[in-house]
Amino acid sequence: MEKLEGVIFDLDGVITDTAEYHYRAWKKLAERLDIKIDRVFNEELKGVSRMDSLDRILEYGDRLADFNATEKNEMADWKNELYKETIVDIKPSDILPGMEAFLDELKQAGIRTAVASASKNAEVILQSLGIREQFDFVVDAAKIEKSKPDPEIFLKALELLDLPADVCVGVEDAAAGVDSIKDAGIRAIGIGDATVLRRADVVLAGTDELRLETLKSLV
Ligand code: B16
Ligand code: MG
Repeated sequence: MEKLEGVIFDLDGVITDTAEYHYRAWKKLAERLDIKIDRVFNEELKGVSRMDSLDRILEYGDRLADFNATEKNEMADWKNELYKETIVDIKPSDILPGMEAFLDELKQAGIRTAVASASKNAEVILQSLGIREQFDFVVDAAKIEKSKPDPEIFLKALELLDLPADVCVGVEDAAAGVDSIKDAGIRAIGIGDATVLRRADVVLAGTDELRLETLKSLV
């Protein structure tokens, strides 16, 4: 039996919930383009990179062919500025239930940790939450070329942790993220709905259900 040596966490939906802020900013951009999006559609944007999210919105509104790359970059920047204005107030109390205690437990057990997030704002968010130093490494979208569901981001985290896949566990709330973990050869814990997170080895309803024993049983 292998020993658990590393845990790699997604950020949005696992450590804190920024999905609502992403949603509000995308909704404002969509309104400018006469595209109506709702929270049900927003589920499809979770874990998806900024530019891919924009493409999905344009496709949904049947406007994908209306804009060139420069215009799309401007729109993504506009959304990001709006998003950044809303996340300035993120604070330690915005950490999802049980996560702080769980991170302390991992540290005490000598287990190494990393964050693998599709967000280019990951470092700033972790600083605002006051838990950046809890993680040995942060791999964000700026450090990789292919976004989730490609395994690159979790493979990069393994490389930085200097650990093989079979002694690690990944934690994700999005289907694209679970695919990314599994295709990196890592066991996956899904947080959320088991019908959505089909490829996860274990699915928990919330972060407060994370237990060291559950992770240990997977490796
Ligand atoms: P940004 P995660 C993802 O974070 C979000 O779930 C997704 O909605 C967002 O579009 C993506 O980050 C990019 O974020 O625009 O801040 O670079 O779940 O991978 O931590
Ligand atoms: Mg996520």
